[in-house]
Amino acid sequence: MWGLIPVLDCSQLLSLCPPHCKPSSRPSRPADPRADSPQRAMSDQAFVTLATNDSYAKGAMVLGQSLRNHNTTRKLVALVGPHVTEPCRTALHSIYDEVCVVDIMDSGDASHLALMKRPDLGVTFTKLHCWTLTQYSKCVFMDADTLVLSNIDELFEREELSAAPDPGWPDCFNSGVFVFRPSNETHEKLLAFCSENGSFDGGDQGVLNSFFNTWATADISKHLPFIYNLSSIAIYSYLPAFRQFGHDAKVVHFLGKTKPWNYTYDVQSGQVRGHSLSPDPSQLHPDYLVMWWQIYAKSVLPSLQQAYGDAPFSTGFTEDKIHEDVKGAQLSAPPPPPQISSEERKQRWEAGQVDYMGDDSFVHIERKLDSFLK
Ligand SMILES: [Mn+2]
Repeated sequence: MWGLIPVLDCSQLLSLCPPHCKPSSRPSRPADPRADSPQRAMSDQAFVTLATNDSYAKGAMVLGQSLRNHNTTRKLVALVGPHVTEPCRTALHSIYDEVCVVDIMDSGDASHLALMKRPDLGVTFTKLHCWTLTQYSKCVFMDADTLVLSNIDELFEREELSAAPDPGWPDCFNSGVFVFRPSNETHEKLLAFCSENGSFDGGDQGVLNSFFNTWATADISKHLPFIYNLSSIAIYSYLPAFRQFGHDAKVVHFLGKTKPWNYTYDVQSGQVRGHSLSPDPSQLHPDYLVMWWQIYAKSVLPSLQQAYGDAPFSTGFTEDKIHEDVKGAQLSAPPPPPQISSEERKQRWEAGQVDYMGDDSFVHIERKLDSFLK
């Protein structure tokens, strides 16, 4: 989805230097308890994700863990940008089979040239790099802001390019989840296409939809059911459908500016809190957000703690916030949330800035909907 992955500026791009897509520097793993499992069978197929910074790396960890929890038989590959720090790469290694550092500055002439022509599309080029994973015959790309709710290995029965409709423009596919076949030839064509035509939305989704431009009309088998990429925004825009079909969802996609890792989590109560400082205890928290945090707290945090050792890092738990507040100054009553007009709220909604924990929370919308249906 466009605009969701932070875009590198030129100076950041120029600072990229490690060689492209190589296993990140880390001594070989100790005996892997997963190594001999029969689940290793499909070793030439992989789920692939991308993390451009440490926040998205946390998302990738939760995604990878959710795939493991549902017993995927495929390999897991994380592409990481050069800005992902060493402890996060180490933690990714504990979940993923491969952690590849992607550096478009040093990844062959074609990529380099493409980047020089279109520096604005740096992150897009990084994502397109997944086509160079030619050690695999088929892959499923999943954004780091997705979460798997059940086994989805059947996606490997689909062909390139299979994807689910985008909720904003259903004749376009959403590039948060797609099936593809790694191929250097396709990669080069994509790069050439990208540097010539740019992206109509500024991101990879625009490029991919222009390149695979027969998706909407040519072959229905390439349309993944929406349950493989259920965007959190769609839940609110068609609530009756969500009530009817939501329980079948297999992948949830946290579209929008606020990502699960932007919230805080209260381990004691098991509640997710908005980053506005005034959590309303009467609000129902969306289940998927809680599921994300449960996986994070149970399986990801221990790896991060091990990787960071004594070095401090943000766990995302509410205790951190309290410590910060105490350190900063005296604890004072949190300011009331700013009141916004319904017009302003509509604009924010349309820009993907949904206040899931506040005005746009499930209970509020459900109440509204019920008042219409009565
Ligand atoms: Mn996304």
